[in-house]
Amino acid sequence: MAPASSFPIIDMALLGGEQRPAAMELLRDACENWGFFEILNHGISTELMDEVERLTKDHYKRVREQRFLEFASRTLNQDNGGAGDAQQGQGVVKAAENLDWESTFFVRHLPEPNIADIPDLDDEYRRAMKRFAAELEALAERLLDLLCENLGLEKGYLARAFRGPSGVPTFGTKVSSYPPCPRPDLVSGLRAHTDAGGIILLFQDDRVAGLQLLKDGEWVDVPPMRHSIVVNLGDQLEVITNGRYKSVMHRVLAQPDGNRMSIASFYNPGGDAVIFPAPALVKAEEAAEAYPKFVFDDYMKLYVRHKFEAKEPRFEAFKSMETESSNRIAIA
Ligand SMILES: O=C(O)CCC(=O)C(=O)O
Ligand SMILES: [Fe+2]
Repeated sequence: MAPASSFPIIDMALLGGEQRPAAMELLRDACENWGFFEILNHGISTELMDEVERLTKDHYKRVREQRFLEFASRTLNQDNGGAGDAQQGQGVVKAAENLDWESTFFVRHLPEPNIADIPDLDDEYRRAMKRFAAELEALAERLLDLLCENLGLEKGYLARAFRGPSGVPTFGTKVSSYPPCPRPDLVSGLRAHTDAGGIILLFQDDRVAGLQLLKDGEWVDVPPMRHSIVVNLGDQLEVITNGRYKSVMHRVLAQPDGNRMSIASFYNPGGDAVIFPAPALVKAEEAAEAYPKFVFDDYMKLYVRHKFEAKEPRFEAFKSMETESSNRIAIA
C-alpha cells in the first residue's frame, strides 16, 4: 500500500517564490499519478473556514440529525419480513449494498444560485456559504490555470472550455455529514466512484478520516489536515487532457465513531458546453483513439444512472456514438 505520507501536499505559498518550479512539478506529478492532492496556503481565510465548519456542524445537529437517525434505524432494522433465522439480517445486507451512510444537501451557485430557496438555513449560514463559494470559485479558476501551465495550454483554456456557449460553468456545493455507523463492515459512507465533472475542491473534517482513493489497486487514505483543501480531478478533465490526467476512484468509509464533515464543491462545465480533447494534447497518429466529444449535459444523463460503476464504458459509449455518426456520413 502506498504510504499516506507520500500523498501529494502542495504549499501554494511556494508558487510565489523561487521554489515555484518544484511546486509546479509536484502539482504535475499529483495530476498525472494521483488525480488527487491537498493544498495549503490556498488563500481562503482560516476564519471563514472555521465559521463555515461551525455553522455546518450546528446545522446538522439542529436540522438534519433527527431525520438521519430515523433513516438509520429504518435501514438497520430491515429484515426479510419474517423469514427463517438463517435469513434474518439478509435484508440489511442487501439494502446496505445500495446506500450511503451520509446526510447531505446540495447548494447550486452557478448558473443560477438557489441558496435562498433552501429551507432551514439561517441568514448567517447562507451568508457564510455564499462568501465561501465565491472564494472557492476563484480558487478553482486559479488551479485550472496552473493545470494549463503544466499542460502547455494557453492561460484560460480550461476555464473557457468549461464555460461553453452560455458563458458560465456549473458550480455547486454538496454539504455532507457522515455520522457514526454501527455497521461500518456492511455500509459505505459513500460508495466508490469517479466524479463526473471538472475540478472538485473539498473542505473535509480535520479529525474524522474516511476518504480514500484508489491508487495502483490499493485504497490510500486522504489525510485530514486542518484548513487544507483537498482537490481532485473529474472525468471531464480526463477527456480534455486526452487522458494525460485521470479522474480517480474514491470512496468514503463509514466510521464507528465520530461524525465526519465534508463540503465538496464541484466546478463543472456548463450544461451546454461541448467537451473534447484539447487539440494540442492529441498526437496526429493517435487521433482515432482520442477521447470522445460530447455535450456535458448528455454525459451527466449517462453518469447519474452509472455513477458507481467504472468510467471507461461511459467514455466508450460516446466514442462509439461518434464512430457511428461518422460512418453514416461516410456511407451517405
Ligand atoms: O465526502 C467526501 O469526502 C467525498 C465526497 C465525494 O466524493 C462526492 O460527493 O463525490
Ligand atoms: Fe466524489
